[in-house]
Amino acid sequence: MSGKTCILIGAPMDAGKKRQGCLMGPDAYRVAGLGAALADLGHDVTDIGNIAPDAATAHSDLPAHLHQPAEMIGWTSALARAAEEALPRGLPIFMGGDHGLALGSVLGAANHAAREGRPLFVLWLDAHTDYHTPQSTASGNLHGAPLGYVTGREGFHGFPEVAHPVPHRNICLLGLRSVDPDEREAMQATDVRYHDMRSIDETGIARPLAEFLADVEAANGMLHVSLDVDFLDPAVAPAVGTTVPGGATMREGHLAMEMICDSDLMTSLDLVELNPFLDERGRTAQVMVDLAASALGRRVFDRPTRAYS
Ligand code: 4U7
Ligand code: MN
Ligand code: MN
Ligand code: MN
Repeated sequence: MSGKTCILIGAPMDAGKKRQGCLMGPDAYRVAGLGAALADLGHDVTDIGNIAPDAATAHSDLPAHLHQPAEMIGWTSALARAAEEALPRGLPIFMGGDHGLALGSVLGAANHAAREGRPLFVLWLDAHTDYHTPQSTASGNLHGAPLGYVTGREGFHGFPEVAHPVPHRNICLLGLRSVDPDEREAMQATDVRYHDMRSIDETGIARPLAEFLADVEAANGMLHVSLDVDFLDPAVAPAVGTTVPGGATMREGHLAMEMICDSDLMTSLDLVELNPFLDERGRTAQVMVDLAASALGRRVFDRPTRAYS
């Protein structure tokens, strides 16, 4: 992989859910040395600092139980704009902040890909499907809804228009182990590619990921990777509000990142859901920095790219 222009974008947001603390995420990544780790790998790194949400008001058709809808609308438009400004110049890395930031980062990536005349693909590394709508979410927490939004599901009244919905077939979810009934029904009716932990236990993580990356490459696609801390097992990544046991191991996480790196297909990245208030001496922040470094070239040894099928 040759040197890339990495653009670090802080999104200190907590609006996607009730539990607070993710807003400290961008600074935790800075303290854990994300920028220096990428620069050491030969990349040109710029940290543009933290962005702020646009001023917005909640639409009256949104259900009353939604948490901070106006803030979520404001973050979505601001993040989409940040993505669209960064993508022509380099590889944006969104330092969250909760997963609500992906409504904006993926929207912006989709708009950019459409302008380039290329399809957008999304790799979703998460314990959860995040496929809710404002009406289907029982918690009211929109960090559980970004994939619903960017695929063009109905009900996101007052949010920026999704002019280029991501086709379900272009989305691959890995690590699933907590899916709400509504999400399961809706998702099973699509041709999205989902791999729960059982399927990863059975086939390994390399095979489904290699298949997906091959399709991205064949389509000359752009690839947005969205890494939720809870993809990993809480034993290795405790600093997250939504812990679900039985997650990906460090080894699976690193293999996935190294394969993403070998493919050289990733065009944007979210690092989300880190809650430094819940961390143990910074270890989860460090794990996320190490994974990002693996996705961008850190290696034990160089090796020829291999096929997994
Ligand atoms: B995350 C949940 F009910 N599905 O909607 C919900 F289990 O970004 C969790 O993946 C959503 O961490 C988790 O509140 C969102 C819940
Ligand atoms: Mn998530
Ligand atoms: Mn999650
Ligand atoms: Mn579809």
